Amino acid sequence: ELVGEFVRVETDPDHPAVAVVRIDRPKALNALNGQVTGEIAVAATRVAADASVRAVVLYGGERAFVAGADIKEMAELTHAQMLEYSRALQNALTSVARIPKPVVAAISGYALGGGCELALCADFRVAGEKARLGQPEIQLGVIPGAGGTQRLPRLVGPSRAKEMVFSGRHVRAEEALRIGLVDEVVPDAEVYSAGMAMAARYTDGPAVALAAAKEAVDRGLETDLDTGLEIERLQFSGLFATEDQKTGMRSFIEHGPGKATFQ
Ligand code: CO8
Repeated sequence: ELVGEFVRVETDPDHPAVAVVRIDRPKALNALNGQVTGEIAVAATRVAADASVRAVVLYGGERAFVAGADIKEMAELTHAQMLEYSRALQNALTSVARIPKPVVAAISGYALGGGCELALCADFRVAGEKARLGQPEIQLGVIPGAGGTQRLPRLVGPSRAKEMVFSGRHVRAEEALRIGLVDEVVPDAEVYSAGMAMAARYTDGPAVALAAAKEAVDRGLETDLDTGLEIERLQFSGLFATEDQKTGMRSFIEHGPGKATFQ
């Protein structure tokens, strides 16, 4: 299904409940211009709203996941224009981060700048052996502008994030795995299928509870412990208004653990 010229929402016949958000602008290594950014936002809203979609894979193709924001488009913008441009990019990436379903970034090739920042908006990252991740903005005389100074330190810790942002160097897949920037490294040819497999683990789970779990973790990370625990308590209690809770607990009592079939 076409979202626009550069982004599609695809369905894999083997995993019909997983939506693939495919970014396809190969001539610029999938660089995020205003149009790609807009299409990503539309795709995120669409997969978020579609109840038949239970998990999502972000994929950019073999050579590049996304090589960053489009430098050629940005280069001559004024301060006032950049205030709006950067807001649009941040909003698009935030709509990916808020998809209330498990989201996996399947990274083959380059995930740099805005591409690394897009990958940070997924719940999990699987990378090919030759993948390169990084925040090279400092080499352009700027800093990350779509979450790299915020989501990256939350994931890998402040000193590792600062080292990546200050140096702008490319991080190889093995190191990314070691520092928790990615969760799995696979041969390059298997990136797409590994991302699919990771996402497909959750398609039979209770959708409302999965959304509640994601929101409790993500909101909780942004607040103090007491507020986070309160978010958790309200989410937990809220699930007692769902069929999934009834199905899950009844199934345990009647058949034992792990046997429930959720809608
Ligand atoms: N923007 C625009 N065009 C790009 C980009 C990009 N980020 N990356 C690659 N391209 C283009 C190249 O210009 C080239 O185009 P052409 O064929 O017309 O010359 C084509 O894609 C292929 O690229 P290369 O020939 O350079 O391919 P190589 O294999 O030699 O190198 C690299 C691949 C290492 C990925 C290299 O292209 C590169 O370093 N790209 C730029 C990486 C980068 O600096 N990314 C960060 C951009 S800044 C950013 O993301 C800020 C995000 C936050 C912004 C918030 C406000 C908007």
